Amino acid sequence: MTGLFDYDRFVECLSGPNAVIEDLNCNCFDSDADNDVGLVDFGLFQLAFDDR
Ligand SMILES: [Ca+2]
Repeated sequence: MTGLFDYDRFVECLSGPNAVIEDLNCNCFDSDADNDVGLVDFGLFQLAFDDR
């Protein structure tokens, strides 16, 4: 389940397209496996979001 706690971490990790992931704990948010945490990853994050 992905909720508000994960959202807070995602925002901290959001770096934009083609930006290098510096915090290894942010790799889990790279859903499209292109080595950044960008808007495509955010779209996939939204699909998984369920704050119940
Ligand atoms: Ca990515």
